Amino acid sequence: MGISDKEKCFNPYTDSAKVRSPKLQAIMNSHSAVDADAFFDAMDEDIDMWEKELYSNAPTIAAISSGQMPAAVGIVRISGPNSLGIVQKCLHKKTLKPRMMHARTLYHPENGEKIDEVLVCFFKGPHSFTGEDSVEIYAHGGLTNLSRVLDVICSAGAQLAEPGEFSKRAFLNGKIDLSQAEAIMDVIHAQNAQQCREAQRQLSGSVSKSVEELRASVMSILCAVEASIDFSSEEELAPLPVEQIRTGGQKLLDQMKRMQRAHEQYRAGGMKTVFVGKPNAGKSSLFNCLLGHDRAIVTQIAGTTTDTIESQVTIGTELFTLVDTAGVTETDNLVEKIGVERAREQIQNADLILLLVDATSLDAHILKELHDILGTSLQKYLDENRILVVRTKVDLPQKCTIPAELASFIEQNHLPIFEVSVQTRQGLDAFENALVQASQRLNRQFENVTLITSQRHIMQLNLASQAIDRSLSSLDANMPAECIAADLHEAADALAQITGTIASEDVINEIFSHFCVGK
Ligand SMILES: Nc1nc2c(ncn2[C@@H]2O[C@H](COP(=O)(O)OP(=O)(O)OP(=O)(O)O)[C@@H](O)[C@H]2O)c(=O)[nH]1
Ligand SMILES: [Mg+2]
Repeated sequence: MGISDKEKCFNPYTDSAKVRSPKLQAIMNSHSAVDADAFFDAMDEDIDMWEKELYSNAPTIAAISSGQMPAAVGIVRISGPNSLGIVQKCLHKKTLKPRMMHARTLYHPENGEKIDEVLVCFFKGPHSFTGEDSVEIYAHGGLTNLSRVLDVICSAGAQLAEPGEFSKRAFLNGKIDLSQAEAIMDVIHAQNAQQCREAQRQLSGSVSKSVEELRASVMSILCAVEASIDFSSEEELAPLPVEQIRTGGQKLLDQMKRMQRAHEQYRAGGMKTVFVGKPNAGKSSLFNCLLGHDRAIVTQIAGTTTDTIESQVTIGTELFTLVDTAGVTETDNLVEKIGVERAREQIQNADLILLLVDATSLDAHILKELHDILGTSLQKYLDENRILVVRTKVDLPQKCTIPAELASFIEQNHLPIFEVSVQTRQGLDAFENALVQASQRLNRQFENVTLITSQRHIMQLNLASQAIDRSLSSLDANMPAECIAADLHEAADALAQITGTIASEDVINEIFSHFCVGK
């Protein structure tokens, strides 16, 4: 793993052996024993001095931070140690009190040309977005005018900012962590209110907080494991904190699993609801009926639907992704076979399963198919009330009684059963209510779960949970404590990558390169 920009910037000893603090220099020169507190004080002073030096050497950057479309007002943002001086060069009335809006006329610093009537606000570091001295100029909007303002500021000594450079400085100066920086982009690019709400939550630190809590739990188990390594001698191994590793690890896995599931559901766009049943059971008809339009083809020919069809719909307050399938059946038709395979995959990843049974048929074979597809997970689906039985076509006169095998399965597992007809709309309101309630009930498990929306974050969370899983397997296999510690280290590092506590230079550059200029 490479050293992060943050570490490089904040660790004066990686690129220079120069000591700045006279106190630290004196300690280093004396060859006698030193009091630990005095040593750390001197280190702190040295780092402070180094940081000041770093900030005063950073170039001052500027960019148009508002959009470039014609608009009443546009913003040019300036950040860096010379921000104030640079802007003052372009003003006749130079006084700018921090955090106060000043109406000013902006002039070209060299030829004195009047550029625009503007408002100017100075933010004294560290009380600014970037943590550095910053100035924002609110000028008349539009690309041409804002470009002139920016040109003037650059003539006075600022450099054009790189994409995302303001946010990168905010991150490097410890104003925001990496997940918060990423949330800024998500807020800007949100395409609907939910995405925007989640991005705002992440921006306010919800992801950072949860991830830091997970990491703290990993670290406490890791410390206990490392203590047992430290206390072991060649002759005698210190006992491992087995119970702490097992219960702590399992608790972490459970928490992460909930976060993973919440993420999956968010990406899926609501409760993934899969239609299961024999061909001709009425799946596509009910699917269309819930959507409110004819999305899937319906015919009386068994095997009409050969592929999976997904569509989102809001029922009541809840968002669903409905998945119509080819159903489950044994077939020699190659196209249908692939369709059935796809249906099986969808069923295995469903949040809710709608088990459709044709009221005019006595066939209970679907039960065996469901057992085959879900295997041991079937019980979990039953326990969590994720299966709803729907008897379709109840308007038809040739209704049969429910086949005995299916009836006893329904009874044993207390499955809710709905009698519906898309022809007469009989039972549809009650069925839709049940869907809404099921979604609300299942969503309750995510109530206190922090929603992770970023693909990068979830990948790191997955790596962390795999590493914890491995540490538990190592424990069960009586592997040496060092192996368990290595896995836990990996988990902690994966989590730290989310907030950027440790993050490789490549990752940081990659993230900020996707930002727009001015952000
Ligand atoms: N009378 C009546 N007919 C229905 C009802 N639901 C579906 N049907 C009919 O049943 C036949 C099959 O319906 P589909 O919705 O295509 O069934 P499917 O399960 O999607 O079938 P495949 O795609 O072949 O697997 C069609 O002729 C529908 O019109 C209903 O509630 N009442
Ligand atoms: Mg169909």
